[in-house]
Amino acid sequence: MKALLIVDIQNDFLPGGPLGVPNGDDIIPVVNKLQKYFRLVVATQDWHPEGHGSFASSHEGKEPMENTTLEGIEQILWPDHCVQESPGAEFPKTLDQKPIEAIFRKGLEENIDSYSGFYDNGKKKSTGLADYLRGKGVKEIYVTGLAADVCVAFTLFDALQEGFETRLVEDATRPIDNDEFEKLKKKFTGKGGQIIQSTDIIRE
Ligand code: VGL
Ligand code: ZN
Repeated sequence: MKALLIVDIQNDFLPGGPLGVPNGDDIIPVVNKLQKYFRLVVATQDWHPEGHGSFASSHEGKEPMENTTLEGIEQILWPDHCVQESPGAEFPKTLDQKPIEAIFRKGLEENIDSYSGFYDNGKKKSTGLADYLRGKGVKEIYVTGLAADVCVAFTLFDALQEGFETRLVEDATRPIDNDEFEKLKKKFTGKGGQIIQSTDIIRE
């Protein structure tokens, strides 16, 4: 059994948003097309309380993209984004949500960030995603979404560690930083991950 995982395709991560990923909106039609090739589609949603510890605005004198530590864990400070129940946290209207069977929310705790769809950054708490997928008999996960070098990458590494056959659908993701993404791709394939294109799945 295989599952399609859609990571954080949310308004705030699209061009024009506070953490807009360059050309992030290009992946939406690709993800919409991919959905019909999977019997199970699952999404993650970055879902921060106001004043979250990952926001630069929560730390006096800090600017977005500066580094700090949050409860002993290294943290990049971001612009405010994906605040619970705000329009920026919503999935874009152009994303077909009908096939999405479950949504795993992350980043709810004030002082710990959560990039991966599986665990928070300190690996203290699970979202339940791995057990959910195993409960559905999933062995292979195809990962899409934003941002390739942040939440998608963390999700890929955790998926491998959880023992899933893990594939990144490269044209269904976009990075914030291209060079960083290139490094992460090498690390991912080095650990046994596979990189494919949507056209390897979509037959037209
Ligand atoms: C993300 C930065 C902060 C992501 C989430 O979804 O890639 N990036 N929070
Ligand atoms: Zn976030």
